[in-house]
Amino acid sequence: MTQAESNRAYAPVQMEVHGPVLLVTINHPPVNALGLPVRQGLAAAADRLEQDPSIAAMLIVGGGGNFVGGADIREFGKPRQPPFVRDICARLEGASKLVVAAIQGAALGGGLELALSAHYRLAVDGARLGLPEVLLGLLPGSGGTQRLPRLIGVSAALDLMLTGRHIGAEEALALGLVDRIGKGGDAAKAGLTYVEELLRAKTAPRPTRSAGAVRGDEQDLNALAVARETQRKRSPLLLSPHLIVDAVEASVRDSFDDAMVFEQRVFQQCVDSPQRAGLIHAFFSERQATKVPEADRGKARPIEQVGVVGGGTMGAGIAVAALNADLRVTLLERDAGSLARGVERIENVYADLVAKGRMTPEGRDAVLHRLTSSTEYAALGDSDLVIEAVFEDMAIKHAVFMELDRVCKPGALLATNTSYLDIDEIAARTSRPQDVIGLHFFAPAHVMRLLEVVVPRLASADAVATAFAFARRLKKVAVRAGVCDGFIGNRILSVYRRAADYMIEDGASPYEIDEALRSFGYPMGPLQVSDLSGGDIGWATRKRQAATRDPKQRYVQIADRIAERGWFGQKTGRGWYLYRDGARVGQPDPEVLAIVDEERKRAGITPRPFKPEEILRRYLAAMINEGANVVHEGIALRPLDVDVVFVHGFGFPRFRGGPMFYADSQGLGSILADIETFAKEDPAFWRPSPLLVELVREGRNFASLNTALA
Ligand code: T1G
Repeated sequence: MTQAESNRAYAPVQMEVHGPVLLVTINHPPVNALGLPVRQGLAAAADRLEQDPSIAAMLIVGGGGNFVGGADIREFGKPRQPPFVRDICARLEGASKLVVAAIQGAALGGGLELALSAHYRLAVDGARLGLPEVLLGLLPGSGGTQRLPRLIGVSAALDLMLTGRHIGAEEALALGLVDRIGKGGDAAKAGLTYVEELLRAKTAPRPTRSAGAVRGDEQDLNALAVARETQRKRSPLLLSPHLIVDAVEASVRDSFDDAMVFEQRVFQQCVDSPQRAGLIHAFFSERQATKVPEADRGKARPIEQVGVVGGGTMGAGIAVAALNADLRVTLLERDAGSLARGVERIENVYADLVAKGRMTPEGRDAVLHRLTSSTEYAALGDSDLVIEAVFEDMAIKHAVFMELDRVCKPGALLATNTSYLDIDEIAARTSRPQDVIGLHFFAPAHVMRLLEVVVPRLASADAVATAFAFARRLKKVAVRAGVCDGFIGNRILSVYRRAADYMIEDGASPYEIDEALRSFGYPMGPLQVSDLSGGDIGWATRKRQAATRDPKQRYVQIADRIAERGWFGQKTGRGWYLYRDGARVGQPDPEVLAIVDEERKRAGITPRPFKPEEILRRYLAAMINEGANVVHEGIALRPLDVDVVFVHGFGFPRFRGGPMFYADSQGLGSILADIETFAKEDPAFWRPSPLLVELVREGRNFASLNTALA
């Protein structure tokens, strides 16, 4: 290949002449993001369009299966360099010659804004169009807030920008977002045919800025009012949704040019906000966490047949998650009665979907056709992967793994869903420890995306790679964890729950604790969560840990007093809160406050007031400090893995990026200072993590440890 061919081969934007049409292909893997080289290439193509008299039209397409996945979000937080997407869009829209976009795959964010600046748009089947900037704490900052309403109307534009949802070619055509659906799947081929048709018809350029779908009438104003009220209720703490409504309001109120100035101003507010930084960190972190080392990527074993041992809530949920991934599933239970109940749990999930119209009866039957069940272990003989989700008792787990060891084919992955038992010990009792792994699902297992892949000492690299590939097949967010009590999530949870219990015994009302965490962005406070998941579960854990609990460790008994009364939360009508008539939202319970007072007296504590700010500092400092310990001990690979666990499994507000990202944003020095202050009152609990101390001493932060896997 000559240098010229080599340069052209790797040019992110390639130009080819097809008669009077300049075909512009964006080739910038992995998703044709609009990084600087692509913007420079598009500017050169706009120059060519303007200056070459032999060119009558431009067709823009994306290579590699996508149109354009958006701006290059790695550039945010760094100095931005021209040419900017918004200026390229203005040039193309204002061109005196026809500009057409042909979309296949993703046309998202700046990618769709680029297509909006074309005069006509074609999409092929499988195209995904959307303005998902709101999910990154941003808003369409290249004219999308002005061109989209003018093209499809205020209400439809608000829906797409505020939900960030992707739409397909058919819906885009119905909305007027695209003009034609191309057949055959090849956007360039269909696009060239379309452009030639437009040229033959002597079609004039059609600037989207002049489209007339914004009417400024009662309907538009009402759509804006409804959107504003909805976002006030749904996203009180977020910035970009409200600014999106403001920008669309400007499309009704101002001229296009004035509104574009307004859009740029509110876009910059979003770019500068910590919420954009947190949400983009969350976006990249969940992709980093779910990767295995490059060298192991090809080692995953094929998985088509999955065995699930145990048809309880977790086992049934895991079976549904696997069925939903088009896998064949065999459910095993110890006897016919338990098996029938397990199968019924699975069938009920699909019956519910059918009842809600989210699944057809035929779809349900097709899924259940892939489910078999048995009380005989031999039925698992051809399973590629078996997951046990039986009672959390080591003797029972050993018995199950002994049977699996006996019947499963060589190379089958043997997984346990245990929440805290020692998986090294489980593995050691089999003849194939290299094939034993932990797959810790979170209830409900077919809904929660987080999956901790717990890696025992003897697990092979291909067993780990297989586990991650399985997680990806189930559309889970997998995070690698080491073996310890509680792995990453529950281990850290147990520590910051103790911090909350200490504050309650020292004077904070349980309801003040929950309110403080909701004001931070949690959908629910920890005591509401306890009532939702069931206070009996935490009670059982505390009783299990009692035998090995350090007697010097401060232990608060308030939760035990509540559980001893059978007040387990929503399922019993009361827990920390009162749930009258089956209400989902509980009310503060004076009897709980009386128990708190009794326990304070028993402990000889004179209660003191806690401000919400102090509640948050203590709660988050405990979470962050234990997160640092988990990274320091290698239970989590990196701080970003802790962030992903807490955003996806424990309700941590996504816009804050995760506990470790949030700690960096506050400054690790201030976190450490808090812990050292709290340690003066309780040195046994508040022990600064060696990693936190080291990072502060070296002037580094958690982000400096977030290296990509080799
Ligand atoms: N910028 C930089 N990298 C990106 C990226 C982007 N926009 N989108 C994806 N990547 C990386 C990703 O990190 C991963 O990297 C690889 O590409 C494959 O991604 C100006 C301001 C397009 C639907 O919000 O939704 O435009 O891990 O695993 O499942 O107004 O990526 O391989 O190293 O997700 O096939 C708006 C975000 C940006 C779309 C493809 N755009 N991306 O899904 O692959 S802001 C978005 C996605 C903006 C304008 C505003 C998805 C996808 P690595 P992937 P996928």
